[in-house]
Amino acid sequence: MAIERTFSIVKPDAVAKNLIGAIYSRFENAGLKIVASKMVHLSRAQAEGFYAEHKERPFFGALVDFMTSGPIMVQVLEGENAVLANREIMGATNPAEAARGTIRSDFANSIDENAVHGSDAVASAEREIAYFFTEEELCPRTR
Ligand code: RTP
Ligand code: MG
Repeated sequence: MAIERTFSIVKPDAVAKNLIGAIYSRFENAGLKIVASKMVHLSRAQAEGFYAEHKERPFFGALVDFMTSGPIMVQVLEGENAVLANREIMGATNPAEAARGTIRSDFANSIDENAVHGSDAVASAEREIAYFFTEEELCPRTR
């Protein structure tokens, strides 16, 4: 099994509902280590850049409105197969389709306000980590 890093966001809906700690517990209970973390309030330019792959999609404007609506937590998670492991504990994009016990099933409001983001591949994780963190801000723990 490969030790990977993935990038994660606790989105504005979940921060507003005081769910940062509950969601961080899900990561840690799944064996994922938080190796960098901070709170940010995205500008429109930052949100548009982060989600540039979706800029032609009909939901892009609503996505940027939502992601700039309040502060978010951004974090780097490290562990065995971290990218897929995080996607599994997040659940499907639409909480109505997410498996029971996943973060989105338990905490998301809707497909638009769906509590968390997680990188979908190792390559996108590397790009997304670099979008928010310098190398010096990543603090791998001694195991
Ligand atoms: P994320 O990037 O936020 O982790 O979510 P995801 O991979 O599960 O979904 P993605 O396809 O990357 O879409 C990014 C975000 O756009 C919103 N979305 N709305 N109305 C729609 O059909 C629709 N599709 C996607 C969601 O909020 C999704 O998280
Ligand atoms: Mg995505």
